[in-house]
Amino acid sequence: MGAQPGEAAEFTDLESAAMIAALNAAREGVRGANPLVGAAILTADGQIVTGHHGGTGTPHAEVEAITTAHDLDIDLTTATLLVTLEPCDHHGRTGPCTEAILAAEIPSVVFASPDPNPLAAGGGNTLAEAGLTVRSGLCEEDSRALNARWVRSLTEARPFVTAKIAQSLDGAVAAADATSQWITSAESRAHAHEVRSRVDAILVGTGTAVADDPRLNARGPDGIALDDQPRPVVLGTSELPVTSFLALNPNTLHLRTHDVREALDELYAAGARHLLVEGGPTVLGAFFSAGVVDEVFCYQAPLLIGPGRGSVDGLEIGTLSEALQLIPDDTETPAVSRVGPDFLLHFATADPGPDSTGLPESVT
Ligand code: AOF
Ligand code: ZN
Repeated sequence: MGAQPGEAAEFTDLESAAMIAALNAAREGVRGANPLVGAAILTADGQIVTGHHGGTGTPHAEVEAITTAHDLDIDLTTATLLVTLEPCDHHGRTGPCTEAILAAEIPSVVFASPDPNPLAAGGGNTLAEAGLTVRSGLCEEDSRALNARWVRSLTEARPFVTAKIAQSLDGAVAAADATSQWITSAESRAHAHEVRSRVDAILVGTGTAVADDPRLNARGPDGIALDDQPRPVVLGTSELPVTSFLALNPNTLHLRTHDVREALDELYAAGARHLLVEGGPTVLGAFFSAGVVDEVFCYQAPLLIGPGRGSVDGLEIGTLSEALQLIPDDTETPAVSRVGPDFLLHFATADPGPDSTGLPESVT
């Protein structure tokens, strides 16, 4: 019998190449209640075929790779399956991958990181007990990074929250006469659509919904709406104009509350694991005050627009020592980058910990 999951194990160059192919396949996946997962089958003669999980309710990555291998008449009885997440061991929306792997008579499995979902975990042990050679830990960091937001959502039992701010250099989202289109550049807005395309839901308050009549959809570089859309969400008790885009969209979820935690509970129950909060200032302030913002994208335009509307309202911060501290996030891309004439700033927020009241970290 092979090494147990988690045990130190050597991996061949071909296995490393196959896991990298699996990670690249995983990145083809779409957002949803499920993580991004890729799988690669490495044959005895060095051929690699991949598969990835295409979204909630669709076949898992392992099953996709096995199906492709069967279509290509590949001999699986001498192959190794490399997968970016521990194969699942549960009957969820699809059958257990462990069963599919056993049925395919694959003798050797390598997975990058364990499945943090207790309902699905344990596949490594099941396969090892069935006599397969099971190893883990190859490209573990890459796999964890790929699903960091999903893992955080699962751990906190609420959607991972990304806040978007698009403001002038003096921190305003609208001028004194309420004009606000467009403070940031077309390049910034294109980037914002890329962010929209990766989330499950996009939330604005009723104030923004009424003032701007946004569609809250994700559009590609050509301006055309993508096939797979995040769910538009409006927070607040006011009614929407019946002819507004959001009122006319049957997918819109109107959460008639001002309680951020309640809204997040409802969104999590509806399957949202990544929420983009786009404002306006009152809603952004409420999310920051509740201590539930995990990430911030701030598009900073090189404009000074004088007395207008600040981008974040209602933070009960009276003195500098109570300031909410953000952390420049260089993990995926540089924390500061240029988008056309604007600067894009990417921040993480401090992990508030399970006992946090949501109050800001102090600056010393
Ligand atoms: C895998 N391979 O490609 C994925 C896995 O509702 P289900 O049946 O789709 O199961 C979802 C859970 O399965 C998800 O929360 C995660 O723990 C695992 N995802 N597992 O073996 C895959 N996407
Ligand atoms: Zn599975």
